[in-house]
Amino acid sequence: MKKLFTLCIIYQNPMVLLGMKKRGFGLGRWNGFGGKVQNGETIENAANRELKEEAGIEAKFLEKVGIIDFEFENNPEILQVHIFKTEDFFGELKESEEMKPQWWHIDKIPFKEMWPDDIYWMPLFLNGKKFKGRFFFGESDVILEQELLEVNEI
Ligand code: 6OG
Repeated sequence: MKKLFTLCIIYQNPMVLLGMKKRGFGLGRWNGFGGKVQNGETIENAANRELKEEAGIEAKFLEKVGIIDFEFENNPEILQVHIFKTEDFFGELKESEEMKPQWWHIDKIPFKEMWPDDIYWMPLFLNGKKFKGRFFFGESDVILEQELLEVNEI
């Protein structure tokens, strides 16, 4: 079974906006903003809704840059995460119950406090590339298998 998720990262070179996840899946990790796509909602709508809910802002333009399938040992579910990039946004950044937003210089991205896959695809993201991938995690979120491909179209 496949579940759709969004992940939105604001990139104003040389800074990226990440949020510290304060509850639920990914607790204690810095990540982009996003969550589950709900029934009847487009993936883009979900990306903007989550950005508003988690950081108090709305994207002017969302560019889809990546799709990654995440699988976990002993779990038949596939988490398909649609990754978006945006430069400009409306509104004022605000901490929410779920996320504490913070700007990071691209040379100081806290990969040790992020999902272990991020260090592989983030360089593509930062260099304006589009990509597709698959990561298979074992116990303690160790990556057992991975595929990552740069693509022209997403
Ligand atoms: P909620 O549970 O908050 O949505 N997500 C991942 N992000 C990265 N970088 N790596 C992963 O590796 C991820 N798995 C899920 C998608 C969860 C949020 O976390 C992202 C969503 O933005 C396993 O509704």
